[in-house]
Amino acid sequence: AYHPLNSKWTLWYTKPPTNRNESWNDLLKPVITFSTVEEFWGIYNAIPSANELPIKSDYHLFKEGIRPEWEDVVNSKGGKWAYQFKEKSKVDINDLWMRSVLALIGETIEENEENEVNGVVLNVRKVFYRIGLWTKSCDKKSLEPIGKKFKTILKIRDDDQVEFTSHDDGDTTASKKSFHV
Ligand code: M7G
Repeated sequence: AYHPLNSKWTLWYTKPPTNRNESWNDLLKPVITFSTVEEFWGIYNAIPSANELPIKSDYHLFKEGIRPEWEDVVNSKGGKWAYQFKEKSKVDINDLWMRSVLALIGETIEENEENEVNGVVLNVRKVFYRIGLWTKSCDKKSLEPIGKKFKTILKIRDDDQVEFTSHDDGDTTASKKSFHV
């Protein structure tokens, strides 16, 4: 007997660039879509764990049909709760990424049926790991409880801060909305 998830999810991977001509879109590819608990564990156990990924790579896990990009209609007016783990050798990134993924596909992040959460992203960078939770809107009131829950999922201390920033469709000149919990 298979255990269906509430939603279908697609895992995406951004590979590190090998030359300067490769664009964001050349590097970002969907890997697989799944809709049951059993499929999820099969995939999870078969792919490299977070700490095995190369620098400049990303995992993105999004609801099926949503591209993990600012440009997607359901992301463009939203933003992300994000935290950077700067002590890469000390943080158990496999555990934190697994907790994020399980909270996402188990749909335990949102209290209400607001459907704010679109996906989670792991960025592997030279000096940090970043985990981001992408949302549909920038509505502070509905996003604050989500940010607080995300903070517990990531085992972040109460006196530390998780930041929300709007995507503004990737517009780097825009004055971004931001707040923290
Ligand atoms: P990042 O991976 O979000 O953060 O963006 P980083 O600076 O810590 O590595 C790195 C770069 O990837 C951006 O400056 C963009 O060139 C590209 N990029 C990232 N995202 C999430 C997008 C996106 O959603 N759409 C487009 N077009 N480019 C993106």
